[in-house]
Amino acid sequence: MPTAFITGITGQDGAYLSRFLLHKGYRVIGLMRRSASSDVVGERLRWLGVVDHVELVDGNLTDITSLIRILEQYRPEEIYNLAAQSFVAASWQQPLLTGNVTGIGCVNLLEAVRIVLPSARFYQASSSEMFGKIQAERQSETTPFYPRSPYAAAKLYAHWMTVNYRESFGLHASSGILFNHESPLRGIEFVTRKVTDGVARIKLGLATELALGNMNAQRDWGHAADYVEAMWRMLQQDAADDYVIATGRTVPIHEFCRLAFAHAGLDYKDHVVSRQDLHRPAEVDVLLGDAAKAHRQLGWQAGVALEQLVAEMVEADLARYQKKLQHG
Ligand code: NDP
Ligand code: GDR
Repeated sequence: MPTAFITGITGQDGAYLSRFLLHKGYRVIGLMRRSASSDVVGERLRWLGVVDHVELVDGNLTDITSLIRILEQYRPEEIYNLAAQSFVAASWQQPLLTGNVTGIGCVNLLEAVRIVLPSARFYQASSSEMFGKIQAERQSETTPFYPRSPYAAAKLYAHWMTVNYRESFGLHASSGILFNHESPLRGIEFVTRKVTDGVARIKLGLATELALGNMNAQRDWGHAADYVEAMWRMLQQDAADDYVIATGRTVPIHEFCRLAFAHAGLDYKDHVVSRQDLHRPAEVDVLLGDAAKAHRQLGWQAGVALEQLVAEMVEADLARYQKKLQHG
């Protein structure tokens, strides 16, 4: 039974990746940072029915000693670095923490791998945010980067350090440049989930209005369950490499709103307002990925259409609130 180690296991992707790897027969070890609310930290793993099948170990990406200890103890064949301060908007308020966790944290793990377990295969969760102010209409592995936030700058550092450790030390280190991917387990602060949560509250009479920021930004949105499979496929290749993972379709935020409200029989124009204070200091206006290399080399392509994703997310949020209302 191969062993996988996942940082960020309690996040959206960590939960889907855990389920995927468990189905493949892996032993799954997850890094969990200490929290005073540890009873709710495993919520996503619980939702997918896998919380009792993964092994959660204490540690922190900012503490290399915890990473070394875990690698020595469990000796995983595959390591997935998904942990990050991942909310772009918060990265302007906490640029140093974002740099420490999202940037240097990756290098802590790369160093731990180099020292303890250089034969392990390593995955870095890179991001389409690195393209920022886009330098090509469709972004691929060869498109130059132009980060527009402290988050994107930190991810870019981690991305290049992953490439550097591959080239300098021969580590099997791959970087997945993933475009936005969503699910019912998406954090509530991200725009898709904020919208589907808002639809549910408005539909059930708990609210009348939803305040958003820039409605004209465009994103290439896929489903997290599809995207975690691409991570695994990267680590099954003989040689490590970098891959863009995307659907190849981009739509504006207002179109996501239209679809989500329409799914519940509502018109978003009756409820959504755009507030200036929710706009970002610098915006990534449009992202559109070209995943041809992943299709060619990994045999991967996105399976879930946006309409299907929106429907699943709205239904899940309606069910959450209906359950809450029933139980007082
Ligand atoms: P989430 O925000 O849902 O999860 C982030 C995870 O990182 C959580 O498990 C969190 O733990 C953990 N974490 C944060 N800080 C630390 C720390 N100091 N030490 C250990 N763990 C920590 O992110 P997603 O699942 O959406 O994304 C996974 C990764 O992929 C992230 O790196 C993200 O930046 C990147 N990415 C995501 C994309 C997307 O569209 N979802 C697209 C491209 C890249 P806790 O539960 O305790 O907060
Ligand atoms: P993003 O996701 O920044 O692309 O990063 P987010 O959903 O936060 O924003 C997408 C776009 O929507 C606009 N927007 C709003 N965003 C939020 N969160 N809340 C609002 O009210 C709102 N109104 C408009 C934003 O300005 C932006 O243009 C996500 C994260 O998962 C990163 O970790 C990951 O790397 C990238 O996707 C790819």
